[in-house]
Amino acid sequence: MKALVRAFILVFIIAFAFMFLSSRLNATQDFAGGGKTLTIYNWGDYIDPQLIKKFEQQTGIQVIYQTFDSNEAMMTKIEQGGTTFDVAVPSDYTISKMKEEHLLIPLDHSQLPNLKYISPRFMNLSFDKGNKYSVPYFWGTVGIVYNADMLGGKKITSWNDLWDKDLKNQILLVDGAREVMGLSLNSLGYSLNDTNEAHLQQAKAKLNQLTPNVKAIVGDEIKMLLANEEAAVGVVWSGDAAEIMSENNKLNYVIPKEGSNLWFDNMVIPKTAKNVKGAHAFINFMLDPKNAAQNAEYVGYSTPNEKALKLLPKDVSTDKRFYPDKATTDKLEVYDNLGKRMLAHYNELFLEFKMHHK
Ligand code: N2P
Repeated sequence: MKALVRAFILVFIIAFAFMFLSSRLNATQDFAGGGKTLTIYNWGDYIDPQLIKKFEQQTGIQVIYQTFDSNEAMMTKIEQGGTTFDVAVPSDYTISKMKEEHLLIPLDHSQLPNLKYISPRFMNLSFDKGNKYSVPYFWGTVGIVYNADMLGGKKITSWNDLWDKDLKNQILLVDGAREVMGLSLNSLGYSLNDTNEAHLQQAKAKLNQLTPNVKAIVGDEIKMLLANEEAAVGVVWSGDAAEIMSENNKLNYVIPKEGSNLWFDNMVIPKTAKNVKGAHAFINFMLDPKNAAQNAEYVGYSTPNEKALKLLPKDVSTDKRFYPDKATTDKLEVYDNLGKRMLAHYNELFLEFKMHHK
């Protein structure tokens, strides 16, 4: 009997040793890049799918690609941790928030040699000094795209123009809490980072007055709707405007005169990443000037990559509406990380406005 028990124990030990060794072996293979997967979490319509294929072919890594439509949705999912992501692309204030909540790992710059192609203008920004946790992907502004023909030749120059009685049911709004609260605050002459409760309530009340002019609050379909002239006016991110304007030449884009938002979307590696080496490889791949130029041309957004910019058609790279100079962007505001509670409050006010709209 004793011998039988001993034999059992021996078999167990051998089986465990085998399992352990083979898992170590897999780990080394993974490290070499063989057959490992990489899970990427990016904004919708924000990459040329051909580039994902190219990356897979070059590295043998299989990409699992998921999209989000707001910083808030992205961050909630990363916090919950159900799905783990190797690369994500949050904006400025969200990067600051994710750093604060220890959701990011520091980048190893020695694995990102292509970082040298990024213009110094987009490096070392206040939300991530030294680019310890993030590197530039796209940048842009928030503004108004409008169809002058549909407006009887009327030009739009300011946020306050949106309240014009003639725009009844003509406006599509991007589905973003900071963007929509921000435009209302800006229209009142306040900062889009204002935290004064009276100002915030005033901004929300003013948004409610915009309701008759608002046709819908939408996600990425905003581009298709505006290009098809389903509405005359849209509040959009600049790159979406560029994309729509390439499909419908009656449209124009303006950064409203009261001021607006300047934003930066950067690539980061979330704390839960399983393929940190692959994540660096992907980030470096997207920083490659040829790939960055191809991506910018496909998506329509503005590249922070100096060398990629030189590869773009002149009419694109010299278009001041989408590549505003520093003097212009210096007058715009980047969203501050207002802290968990204040950001939740912005979301709440925006949600109340959305309910009011329905
Ligand atoms: C792309 C959305 C761009 C996000 N669909 C702007 N931060």
